[in-house]
Order: sequence, then structure tokens, then C-alpha cells
Amino acid sequence: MKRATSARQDDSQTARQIQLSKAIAHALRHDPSAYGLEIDDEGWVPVDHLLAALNRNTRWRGVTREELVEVAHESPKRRYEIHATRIRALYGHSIATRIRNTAAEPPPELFHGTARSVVPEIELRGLRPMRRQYVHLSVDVQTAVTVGRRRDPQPVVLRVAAAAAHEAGVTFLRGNDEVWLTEHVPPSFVRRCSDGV
Ligand code: HQG
Repeated sequence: MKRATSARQDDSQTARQIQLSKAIAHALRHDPSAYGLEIDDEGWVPVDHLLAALNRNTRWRGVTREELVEVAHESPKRRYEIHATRIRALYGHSIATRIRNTAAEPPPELFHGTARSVVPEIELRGLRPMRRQYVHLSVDVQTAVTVGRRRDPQPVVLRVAAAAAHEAGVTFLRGNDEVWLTEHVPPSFVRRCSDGV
């Protein structure tokens, strides 16, 4: 298999690294202003500002730049990107300002793992971003299962006809190598996956 599941990879981080990654995600995806951070329209903030913001919190007072950079670089799901002096989250945002990601041609099919309870609503209205800026889609079934297990021990995996949707005018944005983003997938492009789940 190409890679271990994300959940398994997460186990390779220490508890402290996981908590620090959660704090970084909270700052960069959900509530930058609570950390005194100003995020630009591509989601970037200076690493120094993020470090200073974390250091202001008693829990993260001792965090060094090296530790922060290591957590960001070694994030098993490639959640973050560091370029020169700046850092950003690659997906997952819920802040009001829309983050600009790169539009690209998606693979023919993408997958979405979710709870059994919401499937009828998705079949009716399509995939919606809910509390985030975008719908998050996985490149393979196994990753979608892992994502879905966050919500349901027996998740449903939905197959998205991404190429057909793209041809019909739906815009797809690249999050990272495993995650694609889009604003809405109409129900006609969503089907339950029968294989492997
Ligand atoms: C569901 C994690 C009702 C959708 C993961 C999902 C991912 C609908 C939930 C990333 C719906 C939103 C994102 C509709 C969608 N009616 N429910 N019409 N359309 N939903 O957490 O995709 O570890 O915002 O199925 O691994 O679960 O944080 O999205 O169950 O990559 O890096 O509404 O977050 O990554 O839940 O997860 P979420 P998601 P990190």
C-alpha cells in the first residue's frame, strides 16, 4: 500500500507534538485573531508572529522555533506549509476570509468519508462545506475511511465523479497531495462507494 493511514501516522507524533499541532491548526484555520495574528488572503502568517503568539500562552511558553517548524514539517497529513519566513495551513479553514487555493484539474474520482446519519441529506443536497470554507475530498478510499471514522465507527465512503463535475463547471482546488477542496458537489456527482467499506 502507498502509505499507512493518517491515524496510524499520527501515532508517530508525541502527545506534545499532537497538542502543539492542534494549537497551530486552531490559530491558522479557525481563530487567528484570538492569537493576535493577521492572516493574508492565501492563509499565510509570519512564523515569528505565530511563535510569539504561542509563547504568550502559558502552555506554549517554552516552544522554540525549531519545535514549531518540526511539527509543521512532520505533520503526517501535510497540514501546513512553510515558505521562507511564513507558514500557512493548506486546508481546513473556517475563518470568514476566503483562502485562495490553486484551482486545478482533479483526478477522475475523489472520495469523501462521512457518517451514515448524514448520507440521506448529502444525497439530497450534495456535499456542502458545513462549518468550513470548503468540502474536503480524499484521493483514495482508505484516506476517506480514516476521515469518516472521526464521525462514525462504520463510515460511508462516497465516490465523487470529479472529472465529470469539473467538466460541468465545478471548481476544484488543491489542498495538498491527498486533499482536494471544492465549494459544493451537486448530488448527481455523488454516489455511495461499494468497494472496500
Ligand atoms: C458533512 C480533517 C449534512 C461531511 C479530515 C462531514 C479532513 C454534510 C461534515 C478535514 C453535508 C463536515 C475535513 C450535507 C457534507 N448535509 N452533512 N449536505 N455535506 N456534510 O470536519 O470532510 O485532521 O468539516 O460529510 O481528515 O469530515 O483536521 O469535514 O462529515 O481532511 O487535518 O459535514 O479535516 O483533517 O465535517 O474533514 P468537517 P471532513 P485534519
